[in-house]
Amino acid sequence: MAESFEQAATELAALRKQINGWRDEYYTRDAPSVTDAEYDQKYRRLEELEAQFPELVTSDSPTQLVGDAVLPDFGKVEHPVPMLSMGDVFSLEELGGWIDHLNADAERDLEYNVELKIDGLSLALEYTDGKLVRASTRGNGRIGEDVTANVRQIADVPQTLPAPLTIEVRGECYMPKAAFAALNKQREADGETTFANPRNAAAGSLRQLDAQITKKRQLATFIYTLMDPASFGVTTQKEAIAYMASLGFATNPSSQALSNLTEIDEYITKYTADRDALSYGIDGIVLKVNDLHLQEELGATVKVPRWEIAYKFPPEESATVVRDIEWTVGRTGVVTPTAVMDPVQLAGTTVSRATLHNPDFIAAKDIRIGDTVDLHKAGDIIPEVARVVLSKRPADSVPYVAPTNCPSCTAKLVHIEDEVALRCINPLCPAQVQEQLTHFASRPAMNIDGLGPKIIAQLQAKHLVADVADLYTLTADDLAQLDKFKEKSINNLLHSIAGSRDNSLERLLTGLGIRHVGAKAAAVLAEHFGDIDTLMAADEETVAAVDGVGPIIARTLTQYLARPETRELIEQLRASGVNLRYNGQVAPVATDSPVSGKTVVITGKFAEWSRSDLTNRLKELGAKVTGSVSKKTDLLIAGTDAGSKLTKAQNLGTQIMTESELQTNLFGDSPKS
Ligand code: 3B8
Repeated sequence: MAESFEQAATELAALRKQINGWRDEYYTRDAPSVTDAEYDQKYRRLEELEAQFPELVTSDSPTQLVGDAVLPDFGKVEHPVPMLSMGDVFSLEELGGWIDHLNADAERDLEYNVELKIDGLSLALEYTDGKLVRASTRGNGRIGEDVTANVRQIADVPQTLPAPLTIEVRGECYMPKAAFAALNKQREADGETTFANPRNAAAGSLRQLDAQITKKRQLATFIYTLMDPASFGVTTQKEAIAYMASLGFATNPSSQALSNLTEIDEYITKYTADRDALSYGIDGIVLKVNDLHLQEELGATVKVPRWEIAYKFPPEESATVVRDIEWTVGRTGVVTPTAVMDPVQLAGTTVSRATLHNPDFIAAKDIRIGDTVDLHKAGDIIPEVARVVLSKRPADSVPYVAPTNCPSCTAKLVHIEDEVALRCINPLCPAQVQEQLTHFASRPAMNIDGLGPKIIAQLQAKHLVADVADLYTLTADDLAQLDKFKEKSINNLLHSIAGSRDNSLERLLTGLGIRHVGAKAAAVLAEHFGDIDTLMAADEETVAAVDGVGPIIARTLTQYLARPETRELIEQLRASGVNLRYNGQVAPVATDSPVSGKTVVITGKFAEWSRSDLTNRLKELGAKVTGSVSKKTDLLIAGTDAGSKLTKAQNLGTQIMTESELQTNLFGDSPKS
């Protein structure tokens, strides 16, 4: 396309700004706002224009940068041999062109080691005398971050090699799909923000101040590069992989050495179709010249090796029409919107629903009923609305207005302080009660086998239970009213309800679903106070003084326990023979905090926290919370709609945490097991 020099200069400036902004979101904040496809499209346009006007290439152009920026909070590692990224192609034609070119130069059909392109982050592992001494990320290619302490917590990374070798290997660190799904499910249940995809979850889990959190995240690796292979007598990429596997590294089993284009095509076709069935995410295929000698001869351009190429899968996006927006009420009263859409095939499954998170998400994307939307799958798993296709918006479309009343009980919905979420605050709301009962019966709480949401809904509909105490007065006759309940199922359920009477106090405290009182806090409280009466007699100050509790939990808990409804509920439970004592030892809770003595600034809106609660919680962890960003600021906590403070912190290179990072880095996102 012919452009004038001036037009190209203007467009290039805009593209650089946009793409660099996205890169920052993706690499530094693990929170991309655009799909890979959108990014790739703009990036290609940038490349095309720069190719046409090489004099317009600037040093800050994304084409001149490798990988992500260096984060300030980890030690830096200089890579003796730079960690490059790969060149990529997006069609089989381009891939064929690349192969033809290399084969033509070599005057023969070269052999290529064909590998899956794991969707994770590159990692370098250094061993001295057989001991793991350092692990680092790619960073900007020349300088990466020292993540040794965290990588020591990845189960499949050997700490010691079977021989006293001094060796460096490189590979990809990723989060398996199942671990990602479980992590997000837990975060959702805890009212925390979720990770957009496994890659971001892996990055967030590796960049942890607390290595114990990394450990819980179940990260894994596939190692694919052996540095200085000649000194180990290795001459091909295929041998390198086999050798590294023999040293105990996790290597991907799917790689194959192929030279015939038809076979390469077949490999790609197979994995394009099978990628959903893999337990980890892949975003393409990597071709590497198998002969390491030849690799060296081919060398690299400034940015990418000439001997390898990544073929990226076509973007998995589908368009469909939003027919309705449904609102569901959670246990804590948070009302969450879901888009109901015409069913559409997306990355191997049929999708007709997608979460819209909260009213702000709907407003930011201006999603309306009747709109055609592009869906993508965040990390190949969770369907999400990427954007509205404005060209297909019906002429009579009107902006969507979030409900003002609860869809279950019609009580007026509220925003508590500066929360993003809408809430129903009616304690008798049937939808909330259903969620509360489900939570009460769940495994971390009272662990009542066979009492799930469907049965609970029936019990509510038949007016057999209105609160958790009613579970303990259910009779065989009551249960006989339920669908398909016969003698055996009735006995089983009565038996598991009866068994839960003996649970230790912390299970009951967890099950009551008191705000901010999760399984961890419940365990500490139960152990410290010993029984519910002592706990109910304690004032806020006494509760706050307990190691590992703090003012927020103390306040919500004492307020909850003081309510007459709570007292009545406890007495009903007591009368039904439910144990209200602590039965035994639990695991201790960590006390040291990574923010003690640090100067912290808070900006923006938060889903799970009010500003004042968050401030208190941080103070409790030893942080000094101040109002404005300066050179003295150690950490900025940025919620949604963060403004000038965020920009200033970015300019100063201050460490920035999102709400989800805060949750994982500081508060711990799940009970200690
Ligand atoms: C050289 C070789 C970068 C890579 C590489 O599964 C280089 O080999 C690289 F400079 O990034 N994501 C792979 C994957 C990534 C890379 C690679 N091989 N299988 C991956």
